[in-house]
Amino acid sequence: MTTTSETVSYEIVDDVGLICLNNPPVNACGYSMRRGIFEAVKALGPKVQAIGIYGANRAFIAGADITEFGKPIAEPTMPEVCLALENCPVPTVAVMHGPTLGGGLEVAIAAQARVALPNLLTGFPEVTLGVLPGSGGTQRGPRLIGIRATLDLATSGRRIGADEALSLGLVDRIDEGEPREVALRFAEDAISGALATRRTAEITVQADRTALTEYANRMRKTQANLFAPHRIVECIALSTGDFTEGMDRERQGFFDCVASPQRAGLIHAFFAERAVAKIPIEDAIPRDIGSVGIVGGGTMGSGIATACLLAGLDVVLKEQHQRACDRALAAISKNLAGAVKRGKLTEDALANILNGKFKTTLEYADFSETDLVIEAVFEDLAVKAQVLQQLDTVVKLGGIIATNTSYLDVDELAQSTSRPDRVIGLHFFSPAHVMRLLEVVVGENTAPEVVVTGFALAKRLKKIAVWSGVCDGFIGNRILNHTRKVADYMIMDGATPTQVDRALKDFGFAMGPFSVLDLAGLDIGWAARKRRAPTRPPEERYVEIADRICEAGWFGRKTGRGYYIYGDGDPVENPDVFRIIEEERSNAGIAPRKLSDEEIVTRYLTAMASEAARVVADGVALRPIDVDAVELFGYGFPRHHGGPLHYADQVGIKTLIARIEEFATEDAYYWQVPELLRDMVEQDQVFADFN
Ligand code: T1G
Repeated sequence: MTTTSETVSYEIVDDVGLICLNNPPVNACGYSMRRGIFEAVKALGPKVQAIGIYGANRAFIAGADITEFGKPIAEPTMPEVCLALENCPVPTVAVMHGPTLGGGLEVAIAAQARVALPNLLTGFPEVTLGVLPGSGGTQRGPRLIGIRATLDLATSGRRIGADEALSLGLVDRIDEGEPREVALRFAEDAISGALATRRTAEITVQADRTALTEYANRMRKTQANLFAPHRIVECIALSTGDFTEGMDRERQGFFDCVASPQRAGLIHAFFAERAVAKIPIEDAIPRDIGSVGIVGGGTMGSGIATACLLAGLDVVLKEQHQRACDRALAAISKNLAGAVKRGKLTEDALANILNGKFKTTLEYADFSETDLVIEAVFEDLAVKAQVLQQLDTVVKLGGIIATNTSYLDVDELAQSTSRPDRVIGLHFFSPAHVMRLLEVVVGENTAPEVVVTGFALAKRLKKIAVWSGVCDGFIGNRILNHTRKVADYMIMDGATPTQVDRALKDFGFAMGPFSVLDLAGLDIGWAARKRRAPTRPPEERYVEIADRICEAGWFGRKTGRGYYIYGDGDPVENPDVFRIIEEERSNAGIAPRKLSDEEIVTRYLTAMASEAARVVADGVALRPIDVDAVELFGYGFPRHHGGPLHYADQVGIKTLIARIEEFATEDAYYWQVPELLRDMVEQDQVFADFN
């Protein structure tokens, strides 16, 4: 083999040149690979009759190396590499296997023919990273599969398998074998003519104004907040024209996207999902979990049971009486039927689950063989402690006892058992079989093996596990408790719930805070406020609006009214809430003033970032990126803004401090500047420095 870079080598077998790409784990294509491919094609062209290019490891090319984005790009650029493959004097054949995404697909469609292995996963996911296919995807894609199919793949970012790729015309063949062997075989076929080869750029694109107009309108309607989707449609529209001009315009579009803060936010979100799996435990081995016990078959217990069953685990669920067991079974069956409808589960698998992998019980004794038991009972310390004590008497030696509490003291709960080292918090988010976030709450006595087992279970459930220390509300609910207060302050000062919700939705949140509270149930926050009342700082500004809404029995969606009234159509404002707001303003002697949407968003995000900074400073979160992950994957923080602490870096720490001080005049207690922020300014640091 001859190496042309640290990640690329080639060999000559008879009349065939074989280029091997080797950059584990997923063959991300950075400078080394670009240079290696470029040099290998140049070296082989004059010496052979055909070239096969393939990937070692589990991918052809997973895409451009996204850690290089925003940095100067050393030549050869990816477009130059693609042109070298396309214009090679001899046929070039790409073997696509495993993740062949973004730039990986662009390299493949620049080759003169493509062969897919059955495990191919391909597509243009660039839009999910805030960029566009910048190495010919918007120009070569339409030449191979047409404008409409390219619009679909490039604006959705969806991934497709080998069969769909073949039917679209993205690949020429599907075959089996080791990538090198397949590359050799089909390069020989290219020489013999058994495999037709052609230069993609020479193919004429069929115009499709209907598709272009349809997608342009759809992006304006559904992606108004984002930058890249619209540029993608514009670039694809150019594919009917001159290829070189189209490539130039695409490249400019790519650079415009890279320069956008949305690209920084989306890539931060990509890495956040992966960073949180890196926890400070080296030598513990996760315990094998084959069966899970659940105490409580309410919304959370049924959701957790559904998530475990979908992951192939055996589940035993305990309730207090048979009617409750039957209700839990009905809820789980409904959840699983939804999974069948979404194609996530087959009918046979559903039957197998309900006929063997799931059972209910009225007896704690039935947990004697389960590896891990999760309590999901009423959110009350005494009730949960009593359940843990019962579990302590039946769960086998080495078994794990988990609590699904959403803000109670896990250490106190652990102390109610004889084995606090086997107790951990697994805070699921409702609906538990859908929401990806799982806060793994690590108590002061929780054993390392129990922690890594919690993370391994999360991975099995396809959840994003984030390590949290013990405090009131852990990471997400602690921050929510703070931002909810600020939202209350703003409606006392003159805004309406609708205005606050709309302003934050326009910023990119899936839902505004008052809509979220109505969805979750206003009684939950009410109980928490009553619990915290004895320790609430006397100087804290307290707003009674939410309490008065609850005193009227309005708990949100579950009672048909809360901040809004819920009927058949869209939710409508609750006039009684306006009356309560006016009365509370009058009681507080407040003359309402107009708040701009900008002020609403700034106050809300400043509150979120300042409490997130405290969460990091208190050591409740391992790193700032863990807090961003919690907000991104559990609380609807807009991905293109990357999370509250990424947002703080974008705004600037000094600006964040100035904004906190600006608001301190009105709500003194909650607007103290976290010392961490002042230290960071002194050391000229940003939150990214700690990730
Ligand atoms: N660049 C750099 N590192 C990457 C990477 C990439 N493209 N893809 C993955 N990694 C790292 C990842 O951070 C992790 O690191 C390790 O590889 C394993 O990944 C020019 C501009 C390929 C489906 O969007 O979707 O091409 O945590 O844990 O679950 O027009 O990674 O081990 O240190 O995710 O098996 C387009 C992104 C880029 C694909 C594998 N490509 N990657 O999933 O493993 S833009 C993508 C993925 C582009 C062109 C444009 C997934 C995967 P660490 P993993 P996995």
